[in-house]
Amino acid sequence: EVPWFPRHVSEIDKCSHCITKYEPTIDPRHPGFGDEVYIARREELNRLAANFRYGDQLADVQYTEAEHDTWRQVFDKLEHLHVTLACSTYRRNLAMLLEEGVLTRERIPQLRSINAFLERRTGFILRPCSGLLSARDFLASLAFRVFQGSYENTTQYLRHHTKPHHSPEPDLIHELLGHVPMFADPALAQMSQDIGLMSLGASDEQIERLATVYWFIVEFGLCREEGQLRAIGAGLLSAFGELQHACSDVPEHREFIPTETALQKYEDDDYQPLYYVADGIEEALGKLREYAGKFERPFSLIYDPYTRSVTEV
Ligand code: H2B
Ligand code: FE
Repeated sequence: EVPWFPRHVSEIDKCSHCITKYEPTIDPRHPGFGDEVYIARREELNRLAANFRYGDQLADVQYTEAEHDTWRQVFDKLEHLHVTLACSTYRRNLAMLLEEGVLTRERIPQLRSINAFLERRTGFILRPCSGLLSARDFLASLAFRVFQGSYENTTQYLRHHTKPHHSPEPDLIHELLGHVPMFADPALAQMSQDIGLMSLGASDEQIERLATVYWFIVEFGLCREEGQLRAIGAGLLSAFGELQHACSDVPEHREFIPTETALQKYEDDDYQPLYYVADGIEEALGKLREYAGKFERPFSLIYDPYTRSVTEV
C-alpha cells in the first residue's frame, strides 16, 4: 500500500500536518515561555499561514520596530562570521540579494520579494505554513520546489528578543538568512528537489532516511574550501554559536556518504557532535543521485516543470 502523495503543486495544500514541539505555551526551554505578548504574536502569524492556499497572494506583514531590531542584531553578528565560515556559494548569493535590495540589514524583508528573486534563480518559492511540519509533508513540497516554512517557521515569525542568537525552532531569520541564499543555488535546489521526489509515496523508514540526509546536508552540512571547513547548511549559516562550533575541531567530521549518513542519529536539542563534510555542493548532488538510483520504490516518478506535476512512468 503506497501512502498518498501530492501529484500537483496545488495539492501541497493538503501537506500541512504539524508536529507539536518547543511550544512557548508549554515548553520552558522556549525563550518566549511565559511571554504573553510574544505568544499572541506567534499565534496571529501562524493563523495567517494556516489560512494560506495555493494561488493566494502573499500578504505583507507589518513588523514592529522591536522585531526589526532583533533582525539587525542577528544580521550584524552573522555577517561578520560569514566572511570566514560560510561557503562561497552562500556569500555570492547573499551579496546578490543585498545588491538587488531584496535583503537589507535595516528591515525584515517581505516574502513576496524573496520569492520574486528565488523564482528567477532556481524556481524555488517559499510558502507559509503554521508550524513544524511532519517530515513527510515537508519533504513532499520540496519535490515541487516549494519550501514550506511557517509564518512561525519560515516566514513571518521571529525568535524571542531576549535570545537573538538562538532559536529552538526555525524562525524567519533561519529561513531568510539560512535557506534563501542556498536555495538560490541551482545544485542545492536540485538536490533538495531530488530528496523531495524520492520521498513521494515512500515508506516511513525511507522518509526517516531522507529526512536524515536532508538534516545533515541541507541543514547542517559542511564543505571544504581552500583547505578550510565552511558551512553549506542553513541551520549553521543562521546560528551564530553552532556555526563556530561546527567549523572548529571540537566535533567529529566525517565524509558525506549517503548510505551511511542516512542512518546516522542526530541531535535536535543541542549542537551536533558530528557533521558531514562534502567536497562541494555539485559533488554532494552527484552522490545523492547515485543513492537515489538504489532507492527501492515499486514505481518511478518524473517531474514535469511545465505543469508542476509528477507522473508515474
Ligand atoms: N517544518 C517546517 N515548517 N520547516 C522546516 O524547516 C522543517 C519542517 N524541517 N519539518 C523538516 C521537518 C526537516 O527537519 C526534516 C525533513 O524532518
Ligand atoms: Fe531549516
